[in-house]
Amino acid sequence: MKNVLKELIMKLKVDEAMAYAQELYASHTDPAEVHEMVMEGLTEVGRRYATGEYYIADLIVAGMLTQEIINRTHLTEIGQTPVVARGHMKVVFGTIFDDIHDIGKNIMIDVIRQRGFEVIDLGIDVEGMRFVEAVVEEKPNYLCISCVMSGSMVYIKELLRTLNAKNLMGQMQILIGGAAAPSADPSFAQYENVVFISNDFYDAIQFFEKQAKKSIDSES
Ligand code: B12
Repeated sequence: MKNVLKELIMKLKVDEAMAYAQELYASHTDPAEVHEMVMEGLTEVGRRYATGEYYIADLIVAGMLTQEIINRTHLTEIGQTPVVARGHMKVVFGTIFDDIHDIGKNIMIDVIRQRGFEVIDLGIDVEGMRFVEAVVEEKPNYLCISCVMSGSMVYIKELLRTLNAKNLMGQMQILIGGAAAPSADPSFAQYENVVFISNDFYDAIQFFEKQAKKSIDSES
């Protein structure tokens, strides 16, 4: 069963993959499992693109399919009702410069908004200075940076350096996610405000669940 959805995605069988995913949800398959199958299929699509077997149009189709299937999981994600944060918690979110991938960012933004956080979405291909301006203007509690292109990691490095030099890290916590996060420079660890570097969707959900719980505890 596990490989069926992966196979349908990697073969870009859109209608069949959608129908099969719907069946899985209807039979109460753990959304985390569905997510894993989708990501495995997608990885194979990416591999086929890298070897020249697939074209850019195939990446587009695979991306749209992923968004469609994973979107359904937010609502019932792990069968739990999301914890909703108390007080006003602000998140500034964007995909770093020279990277136009936004499927992961958009999925994450839905998850965070569902938990009661205000999210300011800066979009894709966001230059470091735009992030800096947003931090100054919005004074967010969390700065979320998405990076899928490994070559764009260097711009996150520059951004962290700038925020630190301008003393703008303050009380904000910084999260770096997206497929390229594991290739983050080890020097990022020197910034104590960088609290999350991962491409794991469920770790990211857990992070915001914990923050929401904390906000409730601190109000009661
Ligand atoms: C779909 C796709 C596209 C679509 C993107 C559509 C869109 N609206 O995003 C299109 C067709 C536009 C595209 C374009 C390109 N792509 Co592309 N693409 C992909 C593909 C197949 C999937 C990426 C994806 O959406 N993943 C799904 C999401 C859900 O995963 P995610 O981003 O990791 O996010 C999850 C978590 O990490 C987390 N998360 C994400 N962000 C954040 C942030 C925070 C703070 C937190 C907490 C969590 C979090 O939440 C998400 C939920 O699970 C990958 C292959 C692959 N399997 O990864 C190639 C891939 C990423 N692309 C690649 C390339 C090369 C390109 C192009 C350069 C191709 C070209 N020649 O033009 C261009 C990019 C141009 C640019 N400057 O950015 C390469 C990148 C190589 C590299 N290592 O850098 C890959 C790996 C394919 C490959 N094997 O060659 N692509």
